[in-house]
Amino acid sequence: MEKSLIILKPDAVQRQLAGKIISRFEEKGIQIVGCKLMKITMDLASEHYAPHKGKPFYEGLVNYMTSSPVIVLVLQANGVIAMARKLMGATFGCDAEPGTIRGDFGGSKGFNLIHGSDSPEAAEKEVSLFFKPEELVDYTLTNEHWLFGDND
Ligand code: D4T
Repeated sequence: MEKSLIILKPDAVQRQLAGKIISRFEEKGIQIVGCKLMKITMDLASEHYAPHKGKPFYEGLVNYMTSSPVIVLVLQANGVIAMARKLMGATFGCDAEPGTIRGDFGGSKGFNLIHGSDSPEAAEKEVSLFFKPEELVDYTLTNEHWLFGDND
């Protein structure tokens, strides 16, 4: 089943919004299969944001991501990458629609609360960057049929 790497960024943890943000995914029925609080090192931030190296916002971005602890999650569901990005909303809270995580909880043009993988290729790379295989837990949600089943 598809997986996505989610990072609750330093502002989400410092503003004590982690529970509310995680609830958005849980209420959607998305399964959590990995979760930890950690401090991102400069090496890890550089690797994660390698595609943005050289862009004007790169230095500010890696400084922000290493400034304070984050909570990293691996979410699992069919189509979870697109679902999570829709729940997150546009990149910055000032542009994001109300009802989305970024739209409801922030208005900053630099701190945007959350990261979510943007493709299956990125998700695979990001999950293995942040989690060892044994840190992911394989289990079945007892209500899986009602959450994502069909009525055939
Ligand atoms: P992430 O990757 O954090 O989930 O955010 P998005 O997928 O929504 O946005 P992105 O890849 O375009 O940007 C990655 C990261 O860089 C920061 N950023 C971006 C920034 O600080 N200034 C900018 O002008 C842009 C475009 C925010 C998210």
